[in-house]
Amino acid sequence: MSLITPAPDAALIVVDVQNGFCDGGNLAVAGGAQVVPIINRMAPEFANIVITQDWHPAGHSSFASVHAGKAPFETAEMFYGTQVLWPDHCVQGTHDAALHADLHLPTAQLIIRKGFHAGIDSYSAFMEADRKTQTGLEAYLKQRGIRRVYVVGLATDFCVAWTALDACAAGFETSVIEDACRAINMNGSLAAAWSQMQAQGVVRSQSSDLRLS
Ligand code: VGL
Ligand code: ZN
Repeated sequence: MSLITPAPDAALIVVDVQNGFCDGGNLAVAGGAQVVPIINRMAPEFANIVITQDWHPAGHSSFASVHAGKAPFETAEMFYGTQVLWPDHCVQGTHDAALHADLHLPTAQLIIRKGFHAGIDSYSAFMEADRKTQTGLEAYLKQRGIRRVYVVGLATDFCVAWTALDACAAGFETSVIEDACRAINMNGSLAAAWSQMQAQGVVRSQSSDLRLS
């Protein structure tokens, strides 16, 4: 297989590489911090980099703590459908919400924060869980002439998958770099996410598929 050189109209989307999803974080993903050196090594090949940050107000409706009688990883019915309930995590302005200190992306042009509406979650960097409220990222990328996106970060089966699916639906050629992601993987969510992504045309790639100098 020939190596991919990211084109000038490609963007790297670095999803939620935050303390909250790494060891010691409030919603730690196994091996979360292991993606940091891989992403740092990929970044210099990209002319366009967007970072996302899960950015919840205290008492966000995705937190189990605000649903009487519910525990984290159970579900609740919201006006937009079934929502997995999480431990309190990535509260705006806290250490848990900060990007991992070793993430080195000096050329990144945009940090998009999501999940800031108290009553709506947003796994996707493009569209919130009501499937109506846009974050503005699609318009930003299109106005900048971006045609292809490479998605990396945390977690594969939630924010990475939803971001990749929405990117694909918006017409971007979309790859997820598997080894630059780590998953939560509850109730088969990782396998389900991959089959849905591949069915929609998301390309499953490895960082070794990229030409890295
Ligand atoms: C995420 C669950 C809740 C993620 C964010 O970044 O994948 N997962 N909030
Ligand atoms: Zn969240």
